[in-house]
Amino acid sequence: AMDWTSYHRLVDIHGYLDQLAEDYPDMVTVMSIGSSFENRDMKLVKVSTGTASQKMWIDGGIHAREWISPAVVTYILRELVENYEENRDVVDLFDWYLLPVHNPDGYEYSHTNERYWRKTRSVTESSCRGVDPNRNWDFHWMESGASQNPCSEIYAGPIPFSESETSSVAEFLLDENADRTFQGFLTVHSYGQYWLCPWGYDAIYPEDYDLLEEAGMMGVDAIEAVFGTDYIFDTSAIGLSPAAGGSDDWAKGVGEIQYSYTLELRDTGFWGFELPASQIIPTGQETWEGVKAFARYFQ
Ligand code: 0X9
Ligand code: ZN
Repeated sequence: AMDWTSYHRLVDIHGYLDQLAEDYPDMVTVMSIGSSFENRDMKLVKVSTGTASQKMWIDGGIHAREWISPAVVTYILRELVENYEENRDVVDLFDWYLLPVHNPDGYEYSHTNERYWRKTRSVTESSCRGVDPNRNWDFHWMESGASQNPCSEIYAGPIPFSESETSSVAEFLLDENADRTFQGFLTVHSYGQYWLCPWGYDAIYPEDYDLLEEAGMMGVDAIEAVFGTDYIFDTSAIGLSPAAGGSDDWAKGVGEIQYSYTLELRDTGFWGFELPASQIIPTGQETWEGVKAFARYFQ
């Protein structure tokens, strides 16, 4: 069974998804929406009580070393499913689409070989492996904060959507959002404690920034209310620094999901990517409160 007292390997996370589908067949569906470069499944879980007319996306683990991200996305999944009775109002608002490990090859590699691995594990003409999957999306690709050097940590890839891990998700989202029912897109990273909205590719505000801020600040205020963890709300380019080819920008600019955000979870750098496992539960608790408050903006 799953727990949130240690960081788990991919098989255990995927096993938990399958277990939920088995235990809650009326509510939970697991599907593979693609394969990674090394042929691992990209397992997506859909949580639906059949009452919702809108959809919400949450992914984790697009960057391999950000282990708190898959841990928190599965924590949110548990709250949605195993704690349904308590969270009913919020769960019923959406069909929830959760992809806990967006970059399964990189995630495994960060466990077995190199703790600080960030990218995918694809092979190119270079001896350096992997593409930064958050520089690889086909929207203002390579315009800022990205590299054409295959050895760079922010290598954008030879072409947009060179990675099956990003193109599979994009294709799935275009299909599922053909009816424009996706309201929210949350891509969960670490670290820094930011709730970021587009744009990331340039230091300009989207024309609906006020709305994005209003909804996002619901999340920020709810997170801060739990343990006092400080979060900053801003656009990615202004709050962090410009970086093009991110999934958040694509989700808004191409995928037509208006409320698209990047969450940067704990901490602000003391532990960084090596956030102690003892912080998984508190980080899960505060983030779940943030997600609930954000979701209620759409009720
Ligand atoms: O640089 C990134 O991809 C994200 N930060 S991280 O430290 N987790 O790597 C921030 C992405 C923000 N969004 C865009 N720049 N589009
Ligand atoms: Zn990241």
